[in-house]
Amino acid sequence: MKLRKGSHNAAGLKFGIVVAKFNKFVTSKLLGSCIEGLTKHGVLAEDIDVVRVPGAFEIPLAARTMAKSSRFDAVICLGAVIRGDTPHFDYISAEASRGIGQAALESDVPIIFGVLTTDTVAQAIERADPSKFNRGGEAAKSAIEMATVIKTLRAEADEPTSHRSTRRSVKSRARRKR
Ligand code: INI
Repeated sequence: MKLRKGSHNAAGLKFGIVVAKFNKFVTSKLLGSCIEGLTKHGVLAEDIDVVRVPGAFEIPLAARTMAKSSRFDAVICLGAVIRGDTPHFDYISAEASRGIGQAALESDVPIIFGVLTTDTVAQAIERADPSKFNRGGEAAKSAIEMATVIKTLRAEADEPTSHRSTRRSVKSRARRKR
């Protein structure tokens, strides 16, 4: 069995962040802890680009555009859709999650879903709080993990087949000798 995992060493990697302005009292907290999470793992401030969009509904297009630019190892989406009294909730949260997933598959770049969808304002505040759920910091960690594991998988896919089979045969010869 061969196990591949992402690492948490992000030195040299580049990240894009798309953050919604709607419910800024929550999304600014998500942004702060996301940036802190990235820099804590070795990402330089100059390797982080932040784009602000009006609301969660607009996140997918901006994320897809950033991902397709070939400038980032991963893109992180941050937003807060709060049910409250708005009938918008279901439309916006569904479109944000569907669009973000689609953007990742279309661009072939990891795109992280750091959009809170909560019933109440209090729940959103709690999830954004770095001393509680810290969803911004978690989004940063997921982005690093995905960027590094996808790099590993791509490097393996790019290896010439002959090289791969040589490696395997060297290993199996060594195993047979034992
Ligand atoms: N945008 C959010 O990010 N969160 C919300 O809770 C929200 N609500 O409740 O309406 C919201 N609406 C704005 C939406 O994302 C778009 O910006 C707007 O509809 C313009 O397209």
